[in-house]
Amino acid sequence: MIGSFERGDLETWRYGSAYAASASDPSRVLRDAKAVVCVAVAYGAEPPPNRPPLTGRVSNYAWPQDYHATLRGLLLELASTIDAYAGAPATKIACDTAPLAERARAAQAGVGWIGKHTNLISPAAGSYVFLGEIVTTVPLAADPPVKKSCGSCARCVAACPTGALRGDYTIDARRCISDLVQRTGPIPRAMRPLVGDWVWGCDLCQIVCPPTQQAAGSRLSPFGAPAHESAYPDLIALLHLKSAEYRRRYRRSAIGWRGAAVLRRNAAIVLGNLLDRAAVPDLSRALGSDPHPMVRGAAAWALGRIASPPALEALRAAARTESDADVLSEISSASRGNVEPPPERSPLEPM
Ligand code: B12
Ligand code: SF4
Ligand code: SF4
Repeated sequence: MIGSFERGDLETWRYGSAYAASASDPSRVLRDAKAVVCVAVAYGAEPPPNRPPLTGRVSNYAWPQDYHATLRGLLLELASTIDAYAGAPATKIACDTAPLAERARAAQAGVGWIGKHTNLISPAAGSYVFLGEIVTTVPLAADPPVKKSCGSCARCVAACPTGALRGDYTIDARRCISDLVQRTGPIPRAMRPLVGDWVWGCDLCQIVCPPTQQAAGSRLSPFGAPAHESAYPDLIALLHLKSAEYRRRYRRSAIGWRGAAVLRRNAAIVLGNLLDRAAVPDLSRALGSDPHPMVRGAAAWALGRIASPPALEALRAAARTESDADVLSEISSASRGNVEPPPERSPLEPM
């Protein structure tokens, strides 16, 4: 098990034992299922050179505009071959669309092994792979599992800034940056500095992973090179992102499912971590006028981190006009310098 329900590792995702039972049972996806064909599709290009100032970072799984469509297309092509062999419809495809323990299935099917960063590592393509499945009523012989493990390596555990990886092949997902930046509620204050410059996702545990590094040159990714803006979005533009522009820009990407306010919140947190005074006028504007209290609260936190005289003045002005209790609490904490206890493994702030 990659995470433990009892420990609350997957609390944010509200997965319980009923979900786990169903995720382990392909007949819930297709009645009379006899086999699952597991597919790994490589992604991950080199980031563009010359990162501009006041930009954030997006994980490379979220750079492609159409990863679901591309994966779905490949799975449908393969499924139609199986249907033709069976002489009747005999398949159902899944890519983030059905409860399936995708990594465990892929490991069982011989696609690769699960590393200490809890991602599946393909011997050919490393861990930068998306997983998809074809559940079929056709009985197929299984490939043997890959006999590899991480051995004494623990580079991902050391590289993780939040302590989410325990080193025993399990993760406390509540501490993972990828989880934190997807939350629709506030990110716990003690965790905000650890988010660093990640606006969406996080690649740190995979960047250092030797099998993933070794596979870099040989990766056969169907996704093209990323545009600068996909990898390093402009934080000021993101801080003021309107819903219509959000839909236009991110509708077809992995970023496009939590709404524009979540991205504005993340932009504010990253600006607070970059400590660049050039962001103060825009953070002040967001604190005074963003329609979402969570974004105003994050802007207050960022201004408290920067703590220049204009930043502190913006906090004082907002304290006189703000009416939302949560935002007022953020303003009060930010005005006192956001003094937070050092992030302990537990207890976490309430989520
Ligand atoms: C929730 C989720 C997250 C959470 C939790 C991640 C985690 N490590 O658990 C968060 C938000 C943190 C996350 C982050 C990321 N994720 Co994610 N995530 C998922 C998602 C949607 C569900 C996973 C899950 O928790 N399932 C529920 C629990 C109950 O299942 P489980 O953990 O797999 O455990 C089960 C099995 O272990 C099973 N089991 C144990 N032994 C056996 C044996 C057999 C035979 C069977 C059948 C079952 C079985 O028992 C458990 C209960 O069913 C999957 C897609 C999916 N459907 O699997 C993607 C997925 C795991 N994520 C993916 C990716 C790409 C990422 C990120 C890299 C994205 C990023 N760059 O930010 C990061 C990586 C962070 C990290 N170090 O893991 C990919 C991983 C690809 C790979 N190479 O492994 C997946 C598979 C999506 C996909 N279709 O490609 N993710
Ligand atoms: S994705 Fe980032 S935060 Fe999550 S486990 Fe890996 S290094 Fe840690
Ligand atoms: S960095 Fe090392 S320990 Fe972590 S998953 Fe990769 S090989 Fe395993």
